Amino acid sequence: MSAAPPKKPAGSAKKTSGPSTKPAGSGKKPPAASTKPSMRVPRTPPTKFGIVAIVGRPNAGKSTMLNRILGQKVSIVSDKPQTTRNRIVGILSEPRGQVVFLDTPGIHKPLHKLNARMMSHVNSSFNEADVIVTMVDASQSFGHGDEFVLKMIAATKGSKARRVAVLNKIDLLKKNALLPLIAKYAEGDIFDEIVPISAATGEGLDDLLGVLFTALPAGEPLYSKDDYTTQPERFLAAEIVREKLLARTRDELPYTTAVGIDRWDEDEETGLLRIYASIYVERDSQKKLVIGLRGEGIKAIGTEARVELEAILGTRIFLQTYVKVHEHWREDERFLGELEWPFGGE
Ligand SMILES: Nc1nc2c(ncn2[C@@H]2O[C@H](COP(=O)(O)OP(=O)(O)O)[C@@H](O)[C@H]2O)c(=O)[nH]1
Ligand SMILES: [Mg+2]
Repeated sequence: MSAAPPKKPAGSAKKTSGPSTKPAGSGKKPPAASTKPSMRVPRTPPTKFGIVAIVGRPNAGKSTMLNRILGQKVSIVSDKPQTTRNRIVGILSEPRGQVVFLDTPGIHKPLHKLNARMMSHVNSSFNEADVIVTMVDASQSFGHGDEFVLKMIAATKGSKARRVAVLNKIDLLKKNALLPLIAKYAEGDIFDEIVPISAATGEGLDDLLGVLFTALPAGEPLYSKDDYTTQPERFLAAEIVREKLLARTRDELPYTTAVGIDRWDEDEETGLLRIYASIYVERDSQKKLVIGLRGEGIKAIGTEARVELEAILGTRIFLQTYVKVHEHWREDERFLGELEWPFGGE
């Protein structure tokens, strides 16, 4: 993986220097001197390149869909809202072209500085996108939150971006429940396309990719075809620890915990990667909850995260986790910045 957060791409992502990965056959000249001008000359369609922002309410399945499309885990998933706090970049390279997906935090009312930052990631993604995918949990009835999202999307109508509504979780739906929802999203002419999918089973994803590639502008790939994210490994490691933590916490705890990486040591001789991570909570009582009885909670989180990271990074890992109290971390801009770009002091 290359090493750049989406916020600071200059000089950091493994970008190819221009159009180096032309697909086979592109740039072919049409057959010379046809005597029949009416005959259609077969051409390879131009490759596509562009940015697809995935937005929507918390828990709609945005991150699940991105991981499924890429066949790689780039964005953590949980059944708690506000799991994704950052803008996560996922890159899909195909003979048809290259799509840079931006996975974003769920659209919600910002109550803390943390949440304001989260919403700023959503808004900046709107501005960059060639296509805005609005993801909807079709298994939930349409409510105020959905209305709010629709208004936000409608407000982008003046921009160049194409708008696609994706109705997710159709695996949970009765067949006849889908049509009224499609009709609802067809109202007001906000969306260019409406695509039902299940990110969990993969149903409808081929159709969605067809729609996206059609909507994207022609262009050459910007990233090497082996790159599937611009996230630094260090950030991914913190996220995987947080995912395991989220799976074991409930009530207010998921919102009040954060994970930072303190040290990252690669031992070239033994091939062992040593990662020292801190789990931040807001109060002492929460610290006890995370650590669990006789340390069982923190131990399980550490083991699960290590096993998954070893598989993703393909190396042996020693992972040490500490639980620390940082009372108002959600309001601490400097700390929030360090969580997003975990290289301070190096
Ligand atoms: N049944 C079902 N569950 C899904 C589907 N997509 C996502 N989920 C679940 O919905 C929850 C939220 O998913 P996540 O990707 O974190 O949503 P996000 O907040 O929009 O990124 C998780 O528990 C997922 O496993 C789907 O197509 N079907
Ligand atoms: Mg998410």
